Amino acid sequence: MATIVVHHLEDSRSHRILWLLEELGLEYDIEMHRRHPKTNRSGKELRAVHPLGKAPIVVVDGEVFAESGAILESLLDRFDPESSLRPAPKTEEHRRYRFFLHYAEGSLMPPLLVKLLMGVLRGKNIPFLARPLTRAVAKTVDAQFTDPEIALHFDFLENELAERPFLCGDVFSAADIQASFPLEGATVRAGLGEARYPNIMAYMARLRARPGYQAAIARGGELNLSRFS
Ligand SMILES: N[C@@H](CCC(=O)N[C@@H](CS)C(=O)NCC(=O)O)C(=O)O
Repeated sequence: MATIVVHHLEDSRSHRILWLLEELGLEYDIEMHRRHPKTNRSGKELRAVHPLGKAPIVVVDGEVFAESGAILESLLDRFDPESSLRPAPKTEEHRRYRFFLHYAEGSLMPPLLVKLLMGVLRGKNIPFLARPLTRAVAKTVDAQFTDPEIALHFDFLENELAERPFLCGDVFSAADIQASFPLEGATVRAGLGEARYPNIMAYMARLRARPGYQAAIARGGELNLSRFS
């Protein structure tokens, strides 16, 4: 039997990997890592496992895997290539699967990261005298880029989820696992709420209710993304 070790950083994308492993019913060990209480950054230990030092990192029988979308795909390839978590090739569902797997990190995450950084510019870690200036910069960037960009993505997802219960179709897939993290982040820092986005919120409730999601939380801890708000 393969040995799987997940380097899990609290309140991070590595929740995705725990969730996938739970959905697949695989056994795994967790190496727990904490964020710096002030900066929220990871420590040096993760760099000893992979030069980028970003979570998630997974080690399977000594082989190191990084980058969450690539890890999801590698785990499916190795442990359950025919899994229903990945739609059959050459189908409309698979086309959607590939799109959303890349979209989550490549398109949805960047404006949310900018939003997070604008929050830093507004926050207490900025020297007092500089704050009026950095707050003005944050306001301009949010008004001209971040907020319209985030609204564009939320409107897109809201329309997609009006058509089908999961991103690829009727069946839950690893693309939903990949997309859940930015949406979890968006609920705490980008005003993703019931009133304007009922389909996204109902979708997230469906994801959170899955036994695999719950088991990942039970093993890896609650996903507390309000630390970034
Ligand atoms: N695109 C990468 C992003 C990895 C990433 O930035 N991970 C964050 C956690 S959510 C991290 O390790 N942050 C700590 C730091 O950069 O110090 C992935 O999907 O795996």
